[in-house]
Amino acid sequence: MDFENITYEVEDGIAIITINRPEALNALNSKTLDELCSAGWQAGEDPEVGAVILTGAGEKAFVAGADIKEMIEFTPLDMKNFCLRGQSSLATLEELNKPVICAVNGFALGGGLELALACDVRIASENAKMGLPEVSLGIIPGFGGTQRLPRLIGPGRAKEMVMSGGMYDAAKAEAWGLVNAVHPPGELMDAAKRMAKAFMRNGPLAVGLGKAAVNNGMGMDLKRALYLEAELEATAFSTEDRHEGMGAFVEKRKPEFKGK
Ligand code: CO8
Repeated sequence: MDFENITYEVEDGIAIITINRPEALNALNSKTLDELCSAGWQAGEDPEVGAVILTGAGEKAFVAGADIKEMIEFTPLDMKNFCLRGQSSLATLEELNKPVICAVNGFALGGGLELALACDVRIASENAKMGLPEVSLGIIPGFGGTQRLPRLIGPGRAKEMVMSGGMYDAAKAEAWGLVNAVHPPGELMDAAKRMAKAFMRNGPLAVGLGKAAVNNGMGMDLKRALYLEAELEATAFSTEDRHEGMGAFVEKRKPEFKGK
């Protein structure tokens, strides 16, 4: 598929999606959100793809937010639709049956941080700066920031970020659990690829089911969530991959998973 505002390439089974509007610090306009959604589906449906890395073009920004120059003309109803559009694109990546790693290579602000929050894992470059500056524009986060952020780092820290609109450096973001690791800028993509490859050494169906168990269980009470875990375990147990994985352990050899 041809894209205008993102690039999509597959390297060693890893789909690398790069938001590519560096002149606007990769700000998310409607077209970019739609392209992200299509790229997510493309990666999800490609059997050659085992993991996704999402990053931004240039050295300055991952994504500096939703496109303010597009939003400024919106009516309240346009804004609601834009909000729903963004939420749906982010949900496509969140619900993908494959790991999605966000390589935060600079500013991740507003909608940019919200996009990072929809990914499974975030790693950042030392120069990354994260925040939810929406309140400084007189609006609030609308791509899930008020909901995913407190689930990740707790309501106290999330509310500080939402209400201050402040920018937080990579070290603080790591200390708060907003990102899993911080790397020098030149080493960020290699680190993301290493992480993707580590995920891809495992049974791909199991990796997708484990992700689904965490994503779906988080919104349930513990009893129901544990039942969901048992159901998904039964699904994993019905795969050829589990015979291969357990057989390989007993036979002291490396498993060859087929994703079946
Ligand atoms: N939207 C549109 N253009 C942007 C954006 C943006 N979010 N961010 C940067 N740009 C553009 C600038 O306008 C500038 O373009 P031009 O050269 O044509 O003037 C270019 O990118 C470079 O930016 P700067 O010159 O400002 O670069 P600096 O290094 O001086 O500053 C900053 C970098 C600090 C990142 C600064 O650009 C900035 O503050 N950007 C805006 C950050 C922000 O407020 N983001 C939140 C936006 S609101 C949002 O994301 C809401 C999401 C959910 C709402 C959904 C509801 C529907």
